[in-house]
Amino acid sequence: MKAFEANFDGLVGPTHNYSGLSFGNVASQNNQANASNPKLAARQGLAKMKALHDMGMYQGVLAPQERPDIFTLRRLGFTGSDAEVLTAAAKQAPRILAACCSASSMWAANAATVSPSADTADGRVHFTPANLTNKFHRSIEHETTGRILQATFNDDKHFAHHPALPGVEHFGDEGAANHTRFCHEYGEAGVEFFVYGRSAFDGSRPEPKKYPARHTLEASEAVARSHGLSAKGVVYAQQNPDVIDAGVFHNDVIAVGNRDLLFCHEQAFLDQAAVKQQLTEAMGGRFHVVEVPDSRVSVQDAVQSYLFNSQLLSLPDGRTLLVIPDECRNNERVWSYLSELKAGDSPIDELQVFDLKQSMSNGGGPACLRLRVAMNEAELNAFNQSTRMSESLFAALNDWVECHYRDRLMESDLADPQLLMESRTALDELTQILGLGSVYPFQRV
Ligand code: SUG
Repeated sequence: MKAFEANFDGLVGPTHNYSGLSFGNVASQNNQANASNPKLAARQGLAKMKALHDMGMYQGVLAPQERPDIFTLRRLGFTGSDAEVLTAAAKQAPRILAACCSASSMWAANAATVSPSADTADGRVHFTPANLTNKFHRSIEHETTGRILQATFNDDKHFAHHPALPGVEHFGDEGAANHTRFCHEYGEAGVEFFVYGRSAFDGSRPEPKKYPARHTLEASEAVARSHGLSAKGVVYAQQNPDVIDAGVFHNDVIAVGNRDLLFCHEQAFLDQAAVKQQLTEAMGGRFHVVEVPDSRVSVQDAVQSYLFNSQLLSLPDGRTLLVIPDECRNNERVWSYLSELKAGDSPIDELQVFDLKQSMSNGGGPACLRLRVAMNEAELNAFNQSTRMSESLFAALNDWVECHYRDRLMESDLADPQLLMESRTALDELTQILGLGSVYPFQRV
C-alpha cells in the first residue's frame, strides 16, 4: 500500500520561557533569564506547519502539556491551594518551579520513537514515549505525552502504544531525536537507525567528558525489541563523544536522514566509516551520504546554525527539500555551503528558510519541533483527523493563541496563579479543538 511521511509538530505551550534548564544545550544555557514571547513562538511554529501543509505534505499537530505542573509540585511536598503551591515553590525552590513550568514538550522529536508498520512484526505503527530521564523538566513529560499520542493515533487496529522505558539513566531515551528511519519507499520495510550517546552496561565504550550523553544503547535496544523490529532492519551507532562535548546534545543536531539519504557532519559518529558501510549494506547498497567536511562547516558552526536540525523532505513532485532555520542564512560559511549544495548535483534540490527564533533560543530547530510518522493510506485515514493541519485548523489555532497567550514571560511570572488559570483554560479549549478528550491531569481529577 502506498505510504507517506507525516510530520506532527509540537504546538508551543502558553508557558514557553527561557530558564536555562538544559546543561549541555548551549542555546538554553545562553538565553537563561531572557524574556520569551509565547504568542510569537506558537505563531512561528504554526506558520511552519501550515507552510508544509501548503506544499502538499501530511502535517499534524501534537498538543502541548499542562504547565505549571502542579501535580509534580505536590509530589515534591508543596501543599495547600494551587496558588499556595506556586508561591511556596517560588520561594523555597525556584529552579524546581521553573522546571515544572517548561513548555519543552514543543520539541516533539523527543516525544517518542515511532516505527512504521512496514518495519514491525505485527504490522502496526509502534510508539514508545521517551522517558527523557536526563533532564528533570523533561522527565515529567512522558505520561501526558503517551495520552496525547493515544488520543492522536487512536485506533488499536493500526497503532500500538508502549509505556516509556524505566525512568533511570541506564535506559535514558530521547526518542526520535536519536532515531532515523531509512527506506526506499515509505511503505516498504526500512532500516531503523538508532544513535546513542553511551552504554550503561558496557564500561569499555568512550563517553563525553564535559556534557552528559543523554541516551543509552540499552534504551535503543529495548525500543527495537518492543517494536518488533527485525535484526536486519536495525543499525546502531554511537555519537562521537567529542561532539556531545561541543554542544551536540541530540544526534539530530549533527545528522538528518530521509529515505535513502543521510546528511551529516563528518564528525557525527564514532567510527563513521563503519557506520556508513553498515547503513549502505542494510539498505541493499542503494544509499547516499552527503557528509559535510569540518573544513567547510565546523561543529561549532553546526551547533550555532542548526544546519543539520533541518527537515529533509520528499515533496509530492519528487524533489527533495531541506527546511532550515534563519540562523543558517545568517551564518556565512553555512549559507555558502548550502548555496553550493543546492546549485550542484547533490540530492538536495530546494531550501526553505523559517524564522523559529523563539524555539531556537532554547536549542530547538525545525527538526526538533516535529515527530515523523510514516503511514500508509489506511493509517492516514485512521488517526484523529481533528489534529490534521488544514486551512480551518490553522485559523482556529491562531485565534486560540491570540486569545490565550501572553507576549512576554519572565521566570518571575511563573508563580503567577493567573498564568496557571490562563494555561488550563486554553488547554481545556484545545482538547475540544483537537478532539483529544481528557488528556491533562487537571481534567482527570
Ligand atoms: O531538551 N531545550 C530542549 C531542546 C530540545 C531539542 N530537541 C531536539 N534536538 N530534538 C532540551 O534541551 C530548554 C528549556 C529551558 O532551558 O528553558 C530545553 O528544554
